[in-house]
Amino acid sequence: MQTSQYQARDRAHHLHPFTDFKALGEEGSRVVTHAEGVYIHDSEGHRILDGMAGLWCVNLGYGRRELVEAATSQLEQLPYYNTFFKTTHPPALGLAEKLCSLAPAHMNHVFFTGSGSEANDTVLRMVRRYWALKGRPGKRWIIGRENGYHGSTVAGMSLGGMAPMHEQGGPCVPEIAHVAQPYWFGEGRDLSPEAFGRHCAEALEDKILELGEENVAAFIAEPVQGAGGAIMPPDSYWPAVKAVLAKYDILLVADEVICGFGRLGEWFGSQHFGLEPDLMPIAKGLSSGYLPIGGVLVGDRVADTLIDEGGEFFHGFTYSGHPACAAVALRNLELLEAEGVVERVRDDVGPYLARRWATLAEHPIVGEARSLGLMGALELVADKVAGTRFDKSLAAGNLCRDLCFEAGLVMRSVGDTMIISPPLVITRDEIDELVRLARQALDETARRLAEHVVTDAQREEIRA
Ligand code: PXG
Repeated sequence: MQTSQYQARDRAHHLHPFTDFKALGEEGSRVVTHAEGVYIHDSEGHRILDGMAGLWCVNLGYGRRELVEAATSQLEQLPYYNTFFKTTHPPALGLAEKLCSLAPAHMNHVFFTGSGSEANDTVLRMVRRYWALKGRPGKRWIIGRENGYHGSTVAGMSLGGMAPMHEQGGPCVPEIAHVAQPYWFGEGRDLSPEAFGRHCAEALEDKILELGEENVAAFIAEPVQGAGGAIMPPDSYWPAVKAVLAKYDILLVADEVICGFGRLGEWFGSQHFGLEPDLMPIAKGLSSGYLPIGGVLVGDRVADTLIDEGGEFFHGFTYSGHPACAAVALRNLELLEAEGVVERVRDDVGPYLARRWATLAEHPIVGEARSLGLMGALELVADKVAGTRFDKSLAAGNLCRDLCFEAGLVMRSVGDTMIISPPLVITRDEIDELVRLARQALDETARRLAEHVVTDAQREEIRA
């Protein structure tokens, strides 16, 4: 099948997620046909290093026979049965048991969903239910963060702080507020990173006092913001936030959809930051993306209340604990564990990426290069010394992303922030290749932008 035929059929019938339909129709979609290890292949015969692990999810890499076999044998044994009405099956109970053995000690229950968005819908209902059962039904407000991402269902987008989503999908779910994100490079450079981290925690406290502590149920945040731009908070941030939440008896929801399953070098991002969340939504890397599955890990405080005092919880999905998805997820966790993938991220490839990635900070259009585990970001700037951004109309990030593709690398752009999140099985040699391709694309981005840049001094600096 020719690429143009695929594109014509795609254009005729397929509405893509987060896509300008008309623009994509005009350009034609990229057709990905197969993949192995850390590489995807397109219908034009290009092999491309997948610096995004699909969409932050293919943690074990592509082409793992063991996951295919887990799915096949489960589909033969029992392709579907529900977990409603007092029913269970071995894959769902086995996965629940395994997850709780890996989760922090105080988390001993899980509620399954089909995706990360459904996990956050579940969070919203569970949190409000918990406080109602505790005799504090006024505690209904949930505080999220500007530029946080928690999914695309109505609850997910309401908890998230993506303004363009709110504008299109509103009205949002009531009684959800948002506070400043700990994005030092983007919003805090007039303070030191540590002072800015504390400042963001103070903004949370101010919001709690404004709403009334008796009305605030929970704070939801990603340990490291993913979709917002791989934003690693200053060291001062999480300890200060934890103290605020403890002071006002507010639940912590750590959205582990991206940070979970080894991305930051621990099973959960919360463990890296020493968080003790009450709830942890999970998805993506749970099954390495091979089949769709998500869930919410529930800490004892909430679980005991729901179990002992709750009666029926009127919530669930047809595919909660789907047998084939659960079987693949379980096998995925077993492989991550048996192959020591998480420890390898923490002790070997994570620190290696950090060293190699940091060399990109020297590039003339890079204002900051940061990474944690196997997640990294580059901030593109027009003026390295002043740290000023390119004019928005230049769409520098999108240009760089397109040039990465041409060079043979998937690197995402979020505005003018370039981000990577490769499969956790990436080798040191493949990291070298990733960094080399990223540098090549940055050089070409700089060369093209130089033609548009305003001052001679900037032009000289970029050319240098
Ligand atoms: N929470 C977080 C932290 C996520 O990153 C979700 C929830 C929702 O999961 P589902 O499975 O419903 O998609 C996500 C998803 C991007 C991008 O552009 C990120 C996500 C999804 C789509 C695009 O980086 N994250």
